[in-house]
Amino acid sequence: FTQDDFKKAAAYKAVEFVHSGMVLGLGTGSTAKHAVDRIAELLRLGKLKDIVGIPTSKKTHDQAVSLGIPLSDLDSHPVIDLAIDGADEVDPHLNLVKGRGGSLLREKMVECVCKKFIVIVDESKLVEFIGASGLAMPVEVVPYCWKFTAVRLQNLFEESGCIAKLRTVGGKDGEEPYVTDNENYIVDLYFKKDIGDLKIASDRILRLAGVVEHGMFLDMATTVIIAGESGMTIKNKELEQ
Ligand code: DER
Repeated sequence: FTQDDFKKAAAYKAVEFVHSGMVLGLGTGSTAKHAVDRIAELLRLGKLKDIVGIPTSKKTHDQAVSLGIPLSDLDSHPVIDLAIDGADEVDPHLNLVKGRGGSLLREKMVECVCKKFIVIVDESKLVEFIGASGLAMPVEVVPYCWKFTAVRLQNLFEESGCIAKLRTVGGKDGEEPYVTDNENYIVDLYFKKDIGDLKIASDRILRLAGVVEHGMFLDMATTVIIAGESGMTIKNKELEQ
């Protein structure tokens, strides 16, 4: 099996929890893509009816439009029955890092107001603690004086050996700042050590004027579906307290 086979298996399993008539949060990324494909397939086969999708990025919006999934937005549907989305990291308490695909703001807006939020991952996403992968923990910031904000973010986590880097696109070292769907920039934080209490870390980040949102999704996932060599594992929030 390839990693993409695992992603697809987790995605298809999650779609088993979708019922006709639901308002669905449609996630972003290579794993969520399989869930959106599967939902469209079941609609086409008549196995699902009356679904309304709320996309978490322009990319997912375009995918859903091309597949004929009826779409709406949070203004029209402020409460969502179920969201299915991937994650970059999942810790033992089902806290997540998301946003390496750049869609963290719209994902969090949608996934904060879901009755049920199913996270779909291949086993490579499991970590002992948030930031343990050494990969980016994204923070969406306003473009105005982003360097000022990046330095303040880095200083917040000095004792964890934090490095803050502007996400760029184009060329080897990237020439231009990456621009999100919301016309903001992303500063990626890289930690060398555990950042401790995640709620405190979250509050400290969000208190910085110039920060829009960060990629830690704390106490939000209700279910995590993990696919890997040993098969499929389903973890439910209430059991993982
Ligand atoms: O950027 C995001 O939030 C994506 O959902 C990411 O967390 C998972 O992307 P992947 O399924 O392509 O690994």
